[in-house]
Amino acid sequence: MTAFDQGPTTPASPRSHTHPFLPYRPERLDQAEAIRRGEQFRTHLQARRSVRFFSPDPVPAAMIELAVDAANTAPSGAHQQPWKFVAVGDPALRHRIREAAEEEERINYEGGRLPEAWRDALGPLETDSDKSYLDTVPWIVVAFAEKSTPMPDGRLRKNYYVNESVGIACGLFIAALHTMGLATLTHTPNPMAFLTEILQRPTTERPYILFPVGYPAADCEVPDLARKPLTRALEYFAG
Ligand code: IYR
Repeated sequence: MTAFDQGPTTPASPRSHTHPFLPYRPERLDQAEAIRRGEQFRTHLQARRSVRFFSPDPVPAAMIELAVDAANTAPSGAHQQPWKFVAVGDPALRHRIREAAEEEERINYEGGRLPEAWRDALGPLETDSDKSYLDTVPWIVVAFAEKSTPMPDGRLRKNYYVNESVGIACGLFIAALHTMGLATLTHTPNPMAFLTEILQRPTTERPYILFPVGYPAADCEVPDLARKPLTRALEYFAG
């Protein structure tokens, strides 16, 4: 039984439509079971950390495909799905990406392009211009945002809420990787126009986030950071 199966007792919809619609009847869980699942999912996500120390162990392409399939379920402005995930396993191409990213980051960190307040904010993460993990990981996946999408008739379709849509898709991608025991980092080399050139993307796409993907290194460490408490993440106007 899926959410789209019509049960025998389901009433016919009284609505009329100009486009095709389907019945949607997801299972209604009893509340104890719903809370149990919510807690389990929350605890699972709490165990995720961004990783900068990766293992070179291989990751099958099938796992990248599963994560992108999950990302591809994201809601999007006008259902335009304005994302493209480009997966790079080729070591030579990964090395080119590393070189280009480090060139920009050297200007940021050593050349003084990063404003002081920004540097201070990054202090606890101990980031620097060394992006050697881009050579270590089996995959680099770059999410591109499609500002517009070329249509089969040659015209360009403008897309709406592109940042929101691609951001949500990337969140689902991260969660799917984590579910499979893989680690990643939301790396945003700055500026990252070099990815357009190296990965030969059309000008209608903008590099959005670069994800190194792999298993954490056996000696991986992460900064000792705390998540803000629920009381600061949630405010109620309870009824
Ligand atoms: N792009 C730089 C700097 C950087 C910026 C933020 I905001 C971070 O959360 C981490 C790093 C870099 O990749 O090092």
